[in-house]
Amino acid sequence: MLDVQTATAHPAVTRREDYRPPDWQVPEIALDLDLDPASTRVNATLNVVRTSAHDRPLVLDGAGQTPLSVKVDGVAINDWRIEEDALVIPLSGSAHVIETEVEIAPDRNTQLMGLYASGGNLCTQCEAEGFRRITFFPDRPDVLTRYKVRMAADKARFPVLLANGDPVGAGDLGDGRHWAEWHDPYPKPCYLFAMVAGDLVANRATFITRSGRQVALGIWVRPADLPKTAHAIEALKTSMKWDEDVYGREYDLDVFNIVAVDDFNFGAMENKGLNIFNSRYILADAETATDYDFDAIAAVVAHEYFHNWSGNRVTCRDWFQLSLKEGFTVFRDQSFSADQGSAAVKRIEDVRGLRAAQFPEDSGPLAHAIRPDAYLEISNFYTATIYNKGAEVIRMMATMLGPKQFRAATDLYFDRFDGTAATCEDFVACMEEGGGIDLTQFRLWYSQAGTPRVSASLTHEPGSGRAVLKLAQRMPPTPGQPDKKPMVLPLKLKLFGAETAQPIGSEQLILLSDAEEQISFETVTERPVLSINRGFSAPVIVETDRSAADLAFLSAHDDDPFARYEAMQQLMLDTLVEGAKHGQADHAAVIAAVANTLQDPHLDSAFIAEAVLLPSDSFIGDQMALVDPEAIFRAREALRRDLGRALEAQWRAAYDGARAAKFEYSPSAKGQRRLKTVALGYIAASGAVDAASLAFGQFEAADNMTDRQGALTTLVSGNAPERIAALDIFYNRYSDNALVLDKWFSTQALSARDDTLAMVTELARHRDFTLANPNRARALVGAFSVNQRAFNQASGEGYRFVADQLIALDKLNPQTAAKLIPPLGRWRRFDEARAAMMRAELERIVATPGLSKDMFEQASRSLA
Ligand code: 0A1
Ligand code: ZN
Repeated sequence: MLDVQTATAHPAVTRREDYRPPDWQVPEIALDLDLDPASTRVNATLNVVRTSAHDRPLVLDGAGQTPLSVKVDGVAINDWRIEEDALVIPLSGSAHVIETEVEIAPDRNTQLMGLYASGGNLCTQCEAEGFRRITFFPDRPDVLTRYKVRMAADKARFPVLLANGDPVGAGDLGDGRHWAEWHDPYPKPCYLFAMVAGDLVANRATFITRSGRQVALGIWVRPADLPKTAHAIEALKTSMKWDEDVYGREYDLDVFNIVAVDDFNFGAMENKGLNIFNSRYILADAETATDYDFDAIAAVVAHEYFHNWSGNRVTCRDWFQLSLKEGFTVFRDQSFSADQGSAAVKRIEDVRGLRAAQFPEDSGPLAHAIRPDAYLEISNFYTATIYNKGAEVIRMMATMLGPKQFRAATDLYFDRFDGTAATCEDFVACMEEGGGIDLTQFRLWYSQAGTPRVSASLTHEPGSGRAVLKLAQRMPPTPGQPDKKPMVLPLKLKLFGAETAQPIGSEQLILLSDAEEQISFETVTERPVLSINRGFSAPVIVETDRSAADLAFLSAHDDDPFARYEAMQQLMLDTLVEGAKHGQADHAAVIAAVANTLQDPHLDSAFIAEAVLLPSDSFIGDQMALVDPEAIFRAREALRRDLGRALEAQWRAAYDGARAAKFEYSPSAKGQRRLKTVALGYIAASGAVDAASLAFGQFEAADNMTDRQGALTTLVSGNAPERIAALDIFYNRYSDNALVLDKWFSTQALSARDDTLAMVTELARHRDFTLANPNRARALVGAFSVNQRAFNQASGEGYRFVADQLIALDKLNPQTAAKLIPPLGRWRRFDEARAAMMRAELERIVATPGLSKDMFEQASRSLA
C-alpha cells in the first residue's frame, strides 16, 4: 500500500465557496466499542447511500489510523486505500453496508480530541473534527446519522457506561467485563456523538416538560464531588423551563445526562442528550467557587442545554456556519442569565467581555468575519468573534424586530429547519420573513470583519430650539478586507436637558446605514446632552466630543443603567489615556463622579461595584495607537490611589456596609460581596496602613471563595508580609482541589507586582504545574499573557516565557496551545523594540519542527 504523506508544512486551506453537498449519506451507524485505555477496538457498521448519480468512491475521514479490516456488504475487501488520512472505498451500487475495525489508544491521547482518558475515566470530544480519531466516517456536519452504540468495558474500573440518546440494554459479559447499549433516535452529525465510561455517580433529578414528558436528569461526577452539583442541577432545570417559556422549545428525549471531566479543551460540549463539561463549569460550593464561577456555571449549563435546539435539532451545514449555532446560543444564554438577576449588570459584564476579547481580535491580525471565508484548522475559529460578536449580531436583529416578531421569526426558523443542517443565510431569511423587514444591507455583518467606529457630534442652537446630531461611521481595514461598505447600525439614543436633568423626548432607535447622516430635534429648549448606543445596542466604538462634565452628568442622571456605566467608563478612560500620555491628569471629575455613584441611594451594590471599577490596563491600551504598558500601569495606579485617598471614608463605609452575615447566593448578596472587594482594593490603593490586615482578616474569616479570593488578589499585588502567609494558607487548604489550585496559580500570574514574571517562572516549575491539563496551563500561561504590564516587560522575557511554554504545550495539545497565541500577535501596537521581540518569538514558533497545523495557522497569521 502506498504511504501518502500528509502535507503538514503547507496545510490545506478549506474555503467556504468550495462547499459541495456530500457524495454519500450515512442514515445509520452501529458502533461497537471494546473499551480499554491502552487499546480500544472500534467496530463501525455504516449504512451508506449515494446521494446523486456520481461515480465517486466513498471517502471516510480518519486521523492516521490504518483499518484492521474493511468489509463491504459483509465481504472483506482489500481495494481500499488511505489518502491524506482518509479511507477511500470504491463502491459500485447506490447503497451499501460498510464495516471497519480500528484500534486506538485513549490513554495516549493528549490532544483531548476523540476518545481520551481523564482522571481514570474515558470520555469523548468530537467537535469539530474529533470523531475521525475514533473511527472512519464522513466527518462533516451535514451528514446526519442515527446512532446505535454498544460499549463493553471492565466493570470494576468503568461501572458506568453512557452514550447519546436512551439506554436500551446492559449486561454482564462474565469475564469481569460488562456492556451497555444506547440508541439515539435523532439523526445527528458525528460531532455530536459522545460516550463516557467511568467510575461516576449521579446527582439525579426529574424535569417534566410542558407537554408532560418526564425527563430523567443526571449530573455525573466522581463520588467525592457529588455535593458540588446542586447548583448545576438547579441551573439545568431553570434552563429547561426558560427555553419552553421564552422560545417554546421543549426537550425531546427521556434522558439528559451531563458528565464533568477535569481535562477538557473548552468549556463544555452539547452532545445530544449527553453533555460533557469541563468540571470547572459544573462543580461549585461556597467554599471552593466564586460568585463568578456560580454565574458561569449557570450560563454554560444553559448554553449547552439551549444547543439542543440551536445546534442539534437544527445544526450547521458546514463549519463556516459555526456562528449560526454559537452566536445564537450565546445570545440565548445571555438573555437567560439577564432574566435570572440584574439585566443591567449582566449587560455590563457581557460588554466588558466583548471589549476584552473580541474587540482586540477584530482589530488585530486574526480578525475574521463571523462567517469566515477560509481556514486551515477549524478549531482556531472557536473565537470571541464567532461566539460573542455573533451573539451581538443576533441581538441587533432581535432589537430591530422587537420581541414579538423576533419570536415569530425564531419559531419559523426552528420549524422550517428542524432536522436539517442550515446556514447563516437561512437564519437571516427567517428573520426577514418572520419580522417583515429587509436585511439586505444588514447581512454585511456576516461578511465584514472589524469593529465599526461611529462618531457622534451634537450641536444646539438655543435660539431656534433645534439640535442636530451628526453621525458618521467608518470601518477600519482588516486582513484581506482593505475597503468596507457602511453597515446597518441600530443605535438607541436619547437626549437629556443639562439644567433640568430631565429626558428630552423618548428613546429612539436609529438605523444608521449611510456613511454619514444627520438627525434633527426640534423644540429643544435647554442644552441637550447626548446618550447614545444605550444598552450597547450596536457592537461599535462610539467617539463623541462630550466633555468630562457631560459624561459625569450622564453617569449621574441617565435613566439607562448601561449608559450610566458607559459614561463613567468613558470619563475614566479619557482621564487614564491623558495620564498615560502625559504622566499626569486631572482626577477631580472622576473622583466626583465616583463619589456621587457611591452615595446614590437608588443604585444597588452590584451596579455600583461595576460602575466604580477602573477599565483594565489592556482596555486602556486598546484606546492608544501605541501601547506603553508602564505608563498605563502608572496612570491607572495613580488614579486608583487618588480615588482611594479622596474617598477613603466612603470606601470604608461601603466595605463595612457590605459585610454580609452568612453566605447566600442571591443577586443582592453577590452585589454586596462584589462591592466589598472593590472597596477593599481602593482602600489598599490608598496606601492605608491597615489595608493588608483588613485584607488578611477578610481572607481568614471568609465563609466563601469570593471573599477569600478577593482578599488574596488584593494581597498578592502588594508587599505586605500577609501576602506570603495567605498564599501558603490558601495552597495548603486547597492543594487537593484542582479547580481551586488553578485560582492559586492565576491569582499570582495576574499580580501587579514588579516580580510577577520571576514568580510565574518559578510556578511553572512547581510540582502542581502541568501543561497536560488545559485548565492549569491556562491558569498560569494564559493568565500571565493577559497581564499587560508583566507580559510586555521591556526585557522581552515575558514573551520568551510564553513562547517556550506554548512550544512545549503544542507537542501535547495543539488546540489549547494555539488559543494562547493572540497576545503575541499584538506586536503592531507596541514600540519597535517590543514588536521585534514579539515577532522573533512568533518566528521561533513557526520554525519549530513538527509544529501543529493549529499553531502554524495562528502564529503565521499573527506575523503577517
Ligand atoms: N460547541 C461547544 C464548544 C466546543 C468546541 C470545541 C470543543 O472541542 C474541544 C469543545 C467544545 C460550545 O459552544 O459550548
Ligand atoms: Zn456553544
